[in-house]
Amino acid sequence: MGDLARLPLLEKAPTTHARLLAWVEEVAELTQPDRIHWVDGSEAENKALTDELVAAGTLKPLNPQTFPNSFAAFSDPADVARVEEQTFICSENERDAGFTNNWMAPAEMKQKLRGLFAGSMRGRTMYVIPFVMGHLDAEDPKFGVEITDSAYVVASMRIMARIGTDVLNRITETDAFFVPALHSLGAPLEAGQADVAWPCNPEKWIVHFPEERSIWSFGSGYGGNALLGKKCYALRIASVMARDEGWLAEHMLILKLTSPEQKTYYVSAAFPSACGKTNLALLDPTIKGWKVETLGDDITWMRFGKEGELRAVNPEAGLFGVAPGTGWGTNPNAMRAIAKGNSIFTNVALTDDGGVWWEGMTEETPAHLTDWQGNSWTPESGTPAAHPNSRFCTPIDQIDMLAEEYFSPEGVELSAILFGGRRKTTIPLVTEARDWSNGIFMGSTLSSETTAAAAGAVGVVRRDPMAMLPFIGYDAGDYLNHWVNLSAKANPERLPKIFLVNWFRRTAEGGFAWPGFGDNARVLKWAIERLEGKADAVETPIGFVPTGESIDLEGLDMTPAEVEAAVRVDAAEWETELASIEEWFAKFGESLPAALQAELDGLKSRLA
Ligand code: GTP
Ligand code: SPV
Ligand code: MN
Repeated sequence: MGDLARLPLLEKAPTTHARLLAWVEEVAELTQPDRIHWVDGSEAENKALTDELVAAGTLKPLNPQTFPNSFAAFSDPADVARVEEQTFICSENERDAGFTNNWMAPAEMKQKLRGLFAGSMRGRTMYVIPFVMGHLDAEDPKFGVEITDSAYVVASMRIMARIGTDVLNRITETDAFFVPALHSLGAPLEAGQADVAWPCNPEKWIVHFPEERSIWSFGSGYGGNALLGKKCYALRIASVMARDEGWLAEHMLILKLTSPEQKTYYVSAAFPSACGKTNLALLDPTIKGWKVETLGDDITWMRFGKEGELRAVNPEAGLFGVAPGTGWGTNPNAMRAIAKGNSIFTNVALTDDGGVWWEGMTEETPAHLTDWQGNSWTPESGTPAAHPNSRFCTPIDQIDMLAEEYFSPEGVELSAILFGGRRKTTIPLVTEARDWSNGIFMGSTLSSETTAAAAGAVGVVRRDPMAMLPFIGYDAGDYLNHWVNLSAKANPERLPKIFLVNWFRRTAEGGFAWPGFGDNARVLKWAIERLEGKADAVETPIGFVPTGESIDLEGLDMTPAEVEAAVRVDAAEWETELASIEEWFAKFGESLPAALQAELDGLKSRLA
């Protein structure tokens, strides 16, 4: 489509959608870009954009032999992760943002943002990216348009979402509603001013207006801060749409499991950021006869179908995966997808032959690298070569094990939901909920140690309901109520079973109590056998845990006694945990669902 003169837009724009044209014009007037580019999503356009990014020093082309059509980007060291402190839900009433979100009155926030966005695209191109989260042929397709002054964002959005001309035409033809998602790096260029490789602004604002269904993001070029279809739309704004329309937008993977008897099961799992979703979604089972295929690795939209079954779809088109720990040993399926090329890596290290490397990628550490900050690096350097939140951005259809149902707008019927976190102690390897309501309680009290996926301290235990703490676009109590109330639409016979998992428990010696990764298939097998009424379990105050013998340990150097240790419910640890859960629930005040208070009371009496 090429560049277009800024005005008059109405004649030159590739759409007649009045609201879209008015918004683009309004944003152009406010931000003052040099050019406007309507993104068509084509190969040729992508080539031109990545060429430009290479010339600007933002992207480094990788060795085409080993990483075809792939690039590395290196961010400003102060722009490496989501910024939760600067993320706002600006509902009309403060009460509707709830205690888990930052809030400011919408009018006040708009005024502040208008000041920041005024002239913020000067000297730059303003890209208009039409996108759809989920399928273009969904019954009710969820459209968005991102305006951004970052070509890196355009190239990344092209991998992560369905974008371009087809989407725009559908928006135009159906006069569709779309979520306006405005993004600026906040780094205007004055005439003659040289650009930097990673423009951004020390001041960052990631702002959502839930009633208006709009997003304004300022100052960051990184991941969830800037690729606005992802966390900002598909979780924060979508969770509000889901509340109003009777469905769920969740921080979950979806996988398909086939048993040796060729029975198929679909499982979703919610783990906080950097706690194992991509790895579980691409799992390579270490037990014979079981097969895993991938449907999604980060975001799931779910609704109850006509027969009261819970159906799930992945609204994304790519993986934005944590690089460190992703290796040929732990996650060969991700490695094979990456090796096909067409990927953008951010903040990884570079090998001397033009490839990428990160901690955990290979067993042997290369003797020399260039680290993510551009320094010469050797194993003696004493610092990580790749940033802990470095990422690979890869089209999902490059996964060999992608399930064909990924392409189906109707989604798949879930048999089980896992909630999981990263806890050194207390939480067993796996616990089956007593029933659906008890499972929602497990999700609502989920806890995890913080990771590098968000700016701030790492390793601090916090409650993270349904792994959605940073992503619930409204009051957290209302969100839990929505989970509880939606169940009225369910066929009780077809409700998924809920499990709480913890791949990260430690032994007294400090090592992992469970090998994790491909061996997590053994836990999935136990869960499926529980659905089928085949596997043994022990009832504990918190739910049902496996007996030492009920987990398949064939080919694994582990004893039933070690399984028992990994699933132990320790009375002293649970006394502390209970107090912490009570403290957590107290924060909800009036908005805590009665059903969850009843669950807490039940747990308390069982533990007593
Ligand atoms: P986001 O993309 O941030 O939402 O993260 P994610 O939930 O997809 O996490 P991911 O699968 O990328 O894993 C994050 C980190 O946890 C990586 O360093 C993994 O190597 C590590 N990890 C994942 N699964 C396991 C496991 O079963 N055991 C252990 N010990 N580590 C794991
Ligand atoms: C997460 O933090 O959960 C991610 C990465 O998946 S980001 O897209 O940056 O949110
Ligand atoms: Mn995530």
